[in-house]
Amino acid sequence: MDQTMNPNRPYIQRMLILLILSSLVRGASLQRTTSSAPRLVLSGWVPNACTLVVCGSSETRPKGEEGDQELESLKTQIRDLETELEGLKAAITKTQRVLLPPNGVMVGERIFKTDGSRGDYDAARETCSRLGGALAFPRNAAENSALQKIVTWHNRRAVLGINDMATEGRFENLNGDAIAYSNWARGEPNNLGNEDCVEMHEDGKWHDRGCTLEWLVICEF
Ligand code: MAN
Ligand code: CA
Repeated sequence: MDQTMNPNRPYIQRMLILLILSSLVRGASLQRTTSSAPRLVLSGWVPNACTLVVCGSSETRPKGEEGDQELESLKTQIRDLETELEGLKAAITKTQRVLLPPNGVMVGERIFKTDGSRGDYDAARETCSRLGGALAFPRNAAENSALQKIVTWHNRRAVLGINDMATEGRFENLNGDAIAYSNWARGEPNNLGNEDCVEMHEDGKWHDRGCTLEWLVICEF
């Protein structure tokens, strides 16, 4: 409805926002007081994310003692939530350390994981996109050693999401950006017999290779 047709709209909007906020707060405390087992409900956790609560104008807030009590209760709830968040972070760290190997490793927010399949460059790319990820490539030394772990655990060289198909000697990632990090083996890339793909060996070093070998497929998510 057009605002010019309903002068109460800003008021109604504010009341709706307050209603939603209060039911959220009530829902959170209810969940906390009734739960007995540890909960691990996590949909789309974003590290370092902040929650911003926008309060209404001062005339909508209760005054005096009542307001102070409400503020204290909110502070307690925030502290409780912070404690809960710390617990969840610790649970995630432990989960990824215990459950991911030998198929996956997490580095920062990125997960490298193999489904155990093998394939050439095209098959590897298809597999990874079917799984909702992309063919993995390391952007720094930490990511390189994460991928190296998977290669070592599976004792099978992997193909990386890097190639120089477009311009010989210019290795780029799947977005077409020139790579900023590399870990070539000595003497590589040497384009021996026209090699446009990149293979990681068990020592973590890279070799350019033809694109039709059978590699371990490792995807990034
Ligand atoms: C081929 C070439 C070399 C590469 C080895 C890796 O011989 O691509 O450049 O180092 O394979 O096994
Ligand atoms: Ca080579």
